[in-house]
Amino acid sequence: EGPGWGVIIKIVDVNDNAPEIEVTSFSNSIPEDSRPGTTVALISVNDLDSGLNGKVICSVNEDVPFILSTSLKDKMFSLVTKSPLDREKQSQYELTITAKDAGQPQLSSEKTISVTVSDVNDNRPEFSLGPYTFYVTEGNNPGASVFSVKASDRDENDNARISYHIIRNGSEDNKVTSFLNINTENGDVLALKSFDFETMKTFQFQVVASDSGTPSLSNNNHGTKKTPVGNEERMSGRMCSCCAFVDSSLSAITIFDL
Ligand SMILES: [Ca+2]
Ligand SMILES: [Ca+2]
Ligand SMILES: [Ca+2]
Ligand SMILES: [Ca+2]
Repeated sequence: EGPGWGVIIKIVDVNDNAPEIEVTSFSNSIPEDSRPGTTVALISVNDLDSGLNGKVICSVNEDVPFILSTSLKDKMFSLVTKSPLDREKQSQYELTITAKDAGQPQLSSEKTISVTVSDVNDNRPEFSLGPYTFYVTEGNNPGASVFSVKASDRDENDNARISYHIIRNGSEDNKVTSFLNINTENGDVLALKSFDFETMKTFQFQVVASDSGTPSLSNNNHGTKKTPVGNEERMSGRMCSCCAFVDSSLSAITIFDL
């Protein structure tokens, strides 16, 4: 009887599994005022092979303000914001996450997620023209619209919903503004009485546009303080209580002789 054959079977790992990507706790909407480093999603990768064949490197496309950062846990990554966002510039991102193993041949897989940037009230209304100058012929119809002002706001929804007001303070201008009315929604200015060229040839008043936004406490301080000094400042102080942004424009009416 000769010695028996000892057979040792050595199984060599072959790179036959691509990494698998799993996206966990994903918030598909992120406010535009999120600080760099804000986590958007947690990514876990898994590769069934061993050694280099199972070693995974994960990345995200470079043309987006997001990066993947490795977490303390093995094979876990967090997708975080890299730089400030601005919804008014870009409100949607398609992110492609790629996982590659270090095997031979190299295997990889991809996963695309889409992130929406949600609006924050970070723009104030702005008058398209202004200061405005209008010419009205005396003897106008009382109650009729004599002209219109218009402001626009780059935000969306309530943050861009504009209402118009005429500043009425205690000064002598008050006399003039008391016979003007403004449609808060469309900016139409109505003269409540007929102008008389012989009594008054020109006058000025201030129109304020305010949005209906509600900035959070974190960005409260870059709100109404941006408005210029003067009448507007007084006005913005009042507006501040409802946390809206305001802009104002000087308007002048010149009355023509009939
Ligand atoms: Ca593999
Ligand atoms: Ca913005
Ligand atoms: Ca905004
Ligand atoms: Ca706004």
